[in-house]
Amino acid sequence: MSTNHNTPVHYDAVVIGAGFAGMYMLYKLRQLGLTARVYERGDDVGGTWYWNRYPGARCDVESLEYCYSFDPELEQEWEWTERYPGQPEILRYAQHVAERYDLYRDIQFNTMVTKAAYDDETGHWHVSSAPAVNHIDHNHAPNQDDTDHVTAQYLITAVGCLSSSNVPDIAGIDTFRGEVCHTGRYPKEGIDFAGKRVGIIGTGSSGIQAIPVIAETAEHLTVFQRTPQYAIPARNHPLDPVEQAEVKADYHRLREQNKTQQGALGARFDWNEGSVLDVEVEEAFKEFEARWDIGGFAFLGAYSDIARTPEANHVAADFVKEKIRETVKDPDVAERLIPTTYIGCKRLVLDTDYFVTFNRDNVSLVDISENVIDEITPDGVRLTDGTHYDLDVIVFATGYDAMTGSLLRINIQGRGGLPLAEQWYAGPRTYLGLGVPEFPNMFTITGPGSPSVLANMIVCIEQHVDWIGECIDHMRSNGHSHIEATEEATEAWVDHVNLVASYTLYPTCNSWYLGANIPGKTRVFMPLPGFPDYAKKCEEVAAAGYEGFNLTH
Ligand code: N01
Repeated sequence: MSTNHNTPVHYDAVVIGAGFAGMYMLYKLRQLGLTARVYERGDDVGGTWYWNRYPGARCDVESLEYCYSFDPELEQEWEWTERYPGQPEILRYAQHVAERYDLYRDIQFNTMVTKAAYDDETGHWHVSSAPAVNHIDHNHAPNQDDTDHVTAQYLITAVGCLSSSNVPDIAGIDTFRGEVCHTGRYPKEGIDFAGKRVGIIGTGSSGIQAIPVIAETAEHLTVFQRTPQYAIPARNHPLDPVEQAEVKADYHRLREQNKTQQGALGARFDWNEGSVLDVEVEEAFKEFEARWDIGGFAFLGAYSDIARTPEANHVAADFVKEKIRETVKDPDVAERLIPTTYIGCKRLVLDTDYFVTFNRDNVSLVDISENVIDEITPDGVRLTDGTHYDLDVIVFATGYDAMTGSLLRINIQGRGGLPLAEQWYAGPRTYLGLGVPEFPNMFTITGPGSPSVLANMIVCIEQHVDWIGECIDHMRSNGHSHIEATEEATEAWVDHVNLVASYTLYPTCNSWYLGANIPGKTRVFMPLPGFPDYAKKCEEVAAAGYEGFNLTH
């Protein structure tokens, strides 16, 4: 369907992104009998799991919970092999879903949406796209001559919360003679680290997963750390077929129980309602030790106040600090690896052999919190004090312009040509994380202001797609052609998100939840803690005739 001619092809909906959100949205739109076009920058489905092919990439949500629930047959037929799914297995699962539901035919790959503008006269979205130019920082604009145009009634963004790579603006980056990559844009053909001097910048989830694996083959690995991070063992292992069969025998129950959890996951763990401050430290440490052995986010469920109360948080943090000191043989290195923030303030990392990796002779830790990277030279990295590290490969594990980056890199314009960037100049403002005033018929799957990254993403995606599907169905049944979040509802929602976040310790450190990792980005807490209350609110809004939205003919 070429669209370069006079009359652009019209769809009921354009969906941006073919990750787990875009795929399920396409499935849902087809169920409703709507026409849809999905645009995807990569050459296959999978979204974040298409791009994140770095060594050690693995999900931190358990396989049996990190998968779709919309079709019981799909649930039963797919067999997971490990407790936590590795990137290749998740990608295979995404491809399986795309084939099983014949999704590929409506997805245009290798294409980036460059502009989406609402037309006040026709009430349609005009969507422009161009062949993708894939570069480690996603920033390269495609050749405008190649632009394609379509129109649509609905614009649905499924761009992912963590898909806009953050490659720091370091002088000399283009002069480096070796290989350079970002974990979120990892080359399909991989990188052979054998015999090479590798530098990795960043010690968040991606860096902490990649470091132990790269260290196994690199001649030398230099870890450039700006902020130390808490990590607890994932304890990944092959999935016991008996356990898998047991879950599948009553899958619905697990799904429903997960939806009652704050993070929409882990209902099989024991979540303790008590306070750590009501027990002796020895007893608390015994509890933490047991959960350390189990691995995973169950650690944070040891006591209910870890994420809320500073004194409670200190006890849990002290336990992990002790573990780091026990594990890392060089006391000086151990101290440099010990975080100073609250545990869980930044996304807690699940690791496999991270701290023990610093006992290897071929791994060194460089603190760049004050003595920062001054420049990248043709041969490596130079710090402010002049120290130079000779490198053959540089891996940026420097994270993402989270939650808003991928939306703002598209030129999205609402009523009267209002750019989304202008509407969000003081930080993202949404109603329910789903709608934006002045942007009629635009839905943002897992948008800022919804639980998204603070909960099991697949559950959040399904909840949003189901809600959007029901909303569109409602509109069609009632003769409404347009829906738009009101200013008042949005204002109140933004206040609500800030209030809920203020009850937690999340806003106390420089995390990407706040946009603090991106120079110049407005600091606003973007996700909403607490899946169950949020899902209930969405249901109530729908039941009240989409309260807070204007529905028009
Ligand atoms: O990114 P991050 P990530 N100079 O932003 C450092 C999900 N995820 O890709 O902390 C030097 O967490 C930065 O330092 P600082 C998960 O939700 C999940 O690792 O800002 N360093 C930090 O150390 C996760 O939270 C999985 O001071 C710079 C690191 O780079 C999210 O994705 C796996 C720098 C970035 O850490 C993002 O994780 C992977 C600079 N200019 C990712 N800029 C799993 O499911 C940044 N840094 C397991």
